[in-house]
Amino acid sequence: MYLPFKLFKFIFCTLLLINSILCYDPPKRKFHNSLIIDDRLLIFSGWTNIDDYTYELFYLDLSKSFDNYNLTWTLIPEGNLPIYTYRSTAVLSLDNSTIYLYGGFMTNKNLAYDYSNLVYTYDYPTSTWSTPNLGGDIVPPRQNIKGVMDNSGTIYIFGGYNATNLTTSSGHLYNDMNILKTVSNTWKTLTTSGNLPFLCAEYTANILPNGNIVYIGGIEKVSADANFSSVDMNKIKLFDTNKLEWSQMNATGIEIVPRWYFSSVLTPDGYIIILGGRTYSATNDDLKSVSPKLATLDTNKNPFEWSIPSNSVVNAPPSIYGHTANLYGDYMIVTFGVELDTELYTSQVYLYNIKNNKWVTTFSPPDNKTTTTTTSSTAPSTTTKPTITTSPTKKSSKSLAIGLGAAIGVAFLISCIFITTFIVRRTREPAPEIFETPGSNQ
Ligand SMILES: *[C@@H]1O[C@H](CO)[C@@H](O)[C@H](O)[C@H]1NC(C)=O
Ligand SMILES: *[C@@H]1O[C@H](CO)[C@@H](O)[C@H](O)[C@H]1NC(C)=O
Ligand SMILES: *[C@@H]1O[C@H](CO)[C@@H](O)[C@H](O)[C@H]1NC(C)=O
Ligand SMILES: *[C@@H]1O[C@H](CO)[C@@H](O)[C@H](O)[C@H]1NC(C)=O
Ligand SMILES: *[C@@H]1O[C@H](CO)[C@@H](O)[C@H](O)[C@H]1NC(C)=O
Ligand SMILES: *[C@@H]1O[C@H](CO)[C@@H](O)[C@H](O)[C@H]1NC(C)=O
Ligand SMILES: CC(=O)N[C@H]1CO[C@H](CO)[C@@H](O)[C@@H]1O
Repeated sequence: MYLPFKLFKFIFCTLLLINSILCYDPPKRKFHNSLIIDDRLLIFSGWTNIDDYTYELFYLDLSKSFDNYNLTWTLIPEGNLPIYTYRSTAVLSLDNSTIYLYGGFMTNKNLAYDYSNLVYTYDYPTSTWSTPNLGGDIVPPRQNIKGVMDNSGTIYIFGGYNATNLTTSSGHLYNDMNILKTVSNTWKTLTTSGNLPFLCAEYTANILPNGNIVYIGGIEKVSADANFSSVDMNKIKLFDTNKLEWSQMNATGIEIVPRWYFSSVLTPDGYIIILGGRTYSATNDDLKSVSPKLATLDTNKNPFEWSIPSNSVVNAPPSIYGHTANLYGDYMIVTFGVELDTELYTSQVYLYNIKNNKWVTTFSPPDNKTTTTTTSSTAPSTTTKPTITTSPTKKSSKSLAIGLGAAIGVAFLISCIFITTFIVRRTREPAPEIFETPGSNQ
């Protein structure tokens, strides 16, 4: 049933000479990755709401204004992923040219679990994925992790989950710290000092300018025979990347319900904004939405302090989990995930203005990015776009000029590919949802 729809839409778009790439309608998803390179919010991987495994890389153009109810997604056809993965982490290199995709439940194109390569890199200028040769320590596969990069190009990956039985997805939590030095392409399992945290996954991670990584929330296992439990949101884990030392901070402020599958962004003025996630009620193990949905942690204070911005409740989106959030200019941009109350996947984008702490429906690019000015009074580096542009957008504006004949030709070709894909389509196993009941001990 979805075949005729897609086919119809495709032919419709092509015949109207609207570029098929611009007409792209991405599958909804959760547990995906998102990163911003060169005015583009790139989305890839994740567990989709359709039966197919999907490999697309696509983006939202942040160089133009848009309304959140009327979005144009653009596919980067040559950027198709070599692997299907969800619950993975993706980190951008310091020069904004390379994506490091690590971990998750990884399935190869023969639809078999495949952990032969734990890291895939995407070179943005050439739109190519590759598997880097990594030396150093042997690092195991992990799921439900969040990597961050320090200013020397080292990626830090804390703990996470390792499914040892891929049929049942049962496995173990970890609390080790594995680093990938992207300068030398070497892994290392760090020997850390200080107050080692419990085994943990599903947390959020943000690195502060002073080199401390702030880990919030998630699930943990407090002793060998304990069940999974949710992490107290006031118990902030700090990892000092300079001293390789763990510490714990007791945050103050309003009470934040524990959660996992939530998002976090760090603002330039030192606030970590968290959004959504899910939790469970201790009385009956029912999974439920979190309160408050949005909160900020002021990392300028010592200890850190939680609060709810007063304007943030008006026009707030429904409770969501499995989404991602990225900061761009004045906006926190929230993409995909699942609405908790309906359990429906969403492709709605939500926009939160971090300057006035309001949910808004319109995105505007940062002023000085779009205006070309000859005066020297403009703010310095923020005005320069990274030089590493490849430009499907430019290509696509050219392709608006292709003739009807060419368009029908392309339509025919892609329809053939599409139908072939449909025929060889196979169904997936259901997404393991083991972490949604921290009471269970898998
Ligand atoms: C959506 O955007 C397109 C192009 O950007 C525009 O032509 C159309 O009118 C918009 N629709 C709505 C409902 O605003
Ligand atoms: C990478 O992109 C960010 C904004 O997304 C920018 O602030 C930074 O200067 C860029 N770095 C380089 C080396 O281009
Ligand atoms: C993690 O899981 C994989 C199978 O997915 C297994 O081969 C590996 O040994 C596990 N590692 C650890 C440390 O448990
Ligand atoms: C995984 O779990 C299933 C179901 O409990 C069991 O039948 C199977 O033997 C397990 N596989 C391994 C490798 O332990
Ligand atoms: C773990 O959860 C199970 C099932 O809810 C319960 O029976 C058991 O007592 C729990 N174990 C601990 C150590 O809390
Ligand atoms: C944080 O609170 C715990 C009690 O919940 C206490 O044992 C610990 O010493 C406190 N840590 C700090 C750094 O204040
Ligand atoms: C958003 C932003 O940075 N706007 C600045 C653009 O540049 C002018 C001066 O050229 C500033 O006054 C704006 O604040």
